Amino acid sequence: MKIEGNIKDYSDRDLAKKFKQLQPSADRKSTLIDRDFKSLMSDGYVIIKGLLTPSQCNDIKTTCLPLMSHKGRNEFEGERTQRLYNVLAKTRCIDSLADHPRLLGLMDLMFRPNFLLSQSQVINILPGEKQQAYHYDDSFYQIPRPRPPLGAASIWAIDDFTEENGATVVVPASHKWDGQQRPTPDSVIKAVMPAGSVIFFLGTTWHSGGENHAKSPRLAVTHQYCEAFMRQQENYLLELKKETVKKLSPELRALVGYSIHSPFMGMVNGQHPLRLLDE
Ligand SMILES: O=C(O)CCC(=O)C(=O)O
Repeated sequence: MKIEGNIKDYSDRDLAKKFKQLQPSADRKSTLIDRDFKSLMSDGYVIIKGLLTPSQCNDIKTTCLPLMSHKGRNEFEGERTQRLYNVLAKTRCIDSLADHPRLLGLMDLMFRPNFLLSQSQVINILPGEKQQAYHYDDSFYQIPRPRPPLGAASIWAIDDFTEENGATVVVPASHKWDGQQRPTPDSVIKAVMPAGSVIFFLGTTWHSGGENHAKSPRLAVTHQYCEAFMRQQENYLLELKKETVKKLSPELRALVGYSIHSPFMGMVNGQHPLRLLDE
């Protein structure tokens, strides 16, 4: 059978007429992003300080803490850790962290266009919590390592992250490991950073939530992302009502799944999902 044309050209073409693929805004390119990207690729993580003001951190705290009640249901979630799920349905206060241009700019350099938000949580590690088990976040895509990351994660410090209160524990350069290597106590660092900073790491980088042996909790916001062709962890299309999606920025709408990965992934009745919001 003769196949006409080049399938790759076809796959890369934006076939949508009314809703063209969003083009990255100018602030998703800069020498700072290039510098952060170099660290990310060599160490598997990068810490960026001063992205949120104290007043933004305070708003997140006063909005999210009252929404958090139950603790983790197992050791991995943390029996002394509060977790807020389905956050985008409950508040708009962490939207600007999910579509922050400094992080989207990093993902423009590492993922194919149309990458997605995979899940969002607010995590409050309470005093007395043990260290979480080491893991890497895209391990559920069971493709042998070493391999390029299929996901990435941000953990935003809403409280100062200290040696004592459960700063995320990260294993530098572990994104390069094969499937056999495991963290050892001397291979790790703690992401000690002031409130308003973010640690961004690859889906292949080993890490864990830290032990909290301080007297006060450690509040964080996390957003995870994935390549457009991998399944999202959170089912945003079921969680978010159309009225909620209409309140999101164009970038965040695309990130939760109101987007097309060329030529057809994400379609609704053969059309762009954004058409649903017009109905
Ligand atoms: O809270 C943290 O610092 C890390 C949490 C984490 O990695 C997880 O819950 O999977």
